Amino acid sequence: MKSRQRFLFSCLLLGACAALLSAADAPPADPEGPAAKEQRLAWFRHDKFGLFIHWGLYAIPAGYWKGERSPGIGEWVMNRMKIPVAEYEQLATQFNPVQFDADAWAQLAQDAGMKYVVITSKHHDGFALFKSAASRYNVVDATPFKRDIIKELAAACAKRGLRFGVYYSQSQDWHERGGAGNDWDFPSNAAKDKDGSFDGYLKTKVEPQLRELLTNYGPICLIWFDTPQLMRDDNQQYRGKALTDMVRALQPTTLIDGRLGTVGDYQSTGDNVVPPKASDDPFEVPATLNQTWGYRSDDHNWKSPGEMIFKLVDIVSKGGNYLLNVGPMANGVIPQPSQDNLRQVGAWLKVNGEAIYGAGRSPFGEEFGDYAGNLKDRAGKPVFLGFNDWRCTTKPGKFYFTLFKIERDGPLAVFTLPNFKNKISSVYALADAKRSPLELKTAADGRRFVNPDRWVNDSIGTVLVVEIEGTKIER
Ligand code: JFZ
Repeated sequence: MKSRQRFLFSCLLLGACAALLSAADAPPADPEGPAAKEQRLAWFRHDKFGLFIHWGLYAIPAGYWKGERSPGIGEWVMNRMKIPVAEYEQLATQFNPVQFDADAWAQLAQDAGMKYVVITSKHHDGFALFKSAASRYNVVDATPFKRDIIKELAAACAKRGLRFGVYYSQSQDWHERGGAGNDWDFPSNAAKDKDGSFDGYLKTKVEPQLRELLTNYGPICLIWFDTPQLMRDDNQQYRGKALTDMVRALQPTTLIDGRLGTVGDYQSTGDNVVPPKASDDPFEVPATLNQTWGYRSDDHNWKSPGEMIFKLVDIVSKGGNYLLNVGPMANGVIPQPSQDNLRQVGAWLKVNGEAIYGAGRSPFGEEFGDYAGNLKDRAGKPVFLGFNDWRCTTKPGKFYFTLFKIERDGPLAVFTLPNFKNKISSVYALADAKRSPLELKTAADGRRFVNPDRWVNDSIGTVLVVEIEGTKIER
């Protein structure tokens, strides 16, 4: 072949390869289609465990107002106590968290084995933890602290390879006349729905602030929208399209949670609500470490490391993510008990993380529990009785059985494997670096038993690995 022809042929070949490559990594055409969603969700389905942070002016009153206890969750103090905007916004002049250290917060997330961080950039009280041209009611313009907390935390997370996301209350905003939720200073939601003030609030505050968050702070892994009040107008027209379009346009890989209104990349369950059964659809359980999201000075009801590990394994074994919350104090410090307990979860994950990160859901289901035959709830529905003896997560050719309650046959610990037909090639404790084989017994009826021997750790979960022949589970 002559050199000119060779040159032309190689140009054609290069052009074809470039076209193939660009087609391979470009997002699929329809951003709301299943292919685009699955592409965006790849990291989310792998990482499983994130840190939620609720922090803002509400950490100052910390659950009390003028000496009176505000009932419920700490970040709702302005609403529960019907504090007028003119009074509540004065808290901004006192907000000076001199002990805030973004690196310490990001390091805690990493020590806990968490892979992404989501912080309240603006909660229902309307106060922004970032510099905003759309509203001076923000940490840089309205407080003596003057530092952009979102910027500092985003940088600290990036330094550690942690993904960074923001919670943004797109409907409720008790500081604004047009925001939903404040009917003690302003008209009702119904009035705002009709008089154009809610649409005006979306246009003048929400859209510009969302644009600032998606433009000024680097890659945002997800936007955690919340309480989608008024997100449909009285003709049932969806008001969130401009927000969805903005996210898809500015950062196409950013996930939208399940509380924007209609569009979402995954489902957000109710707070602290773990579904009873497994699902192939992506979901995330937002959960508190005690009983409040925002700091309360009187809430010391911390979940133990064992409780958090069970919830993590339980949620992952059902196919979901666990977004576990801390509520820092007004001085910028995360309460020590929540730090200590989270670090113990991290120590467990250092040894057993293979059973969590990138793991698939349980193929069984009997381990979750069942509906009672003769017990009904107030709605007359059968009551679900949850079991918590063991959970199962999976990877190709492997089961990870995490044992929380060990059966005993006399002094011997024994685990009865659930039914599956695959031949077993090895059984060992994940904590055993040598992967020394554990004894496996098969009864006449085919049931198989493992003696976890000295690897049992009753209080925070023992992971047994059962390696099987083939990658298809035969039941
Ligand atoms: C919302 C907020 O009001 C709260 O302050 C906190 O930020 C939490 C994470 O989200 O509270 C909710 C929202 C939705 C449900 C429950 C509590 N729900 O759907 O059950």
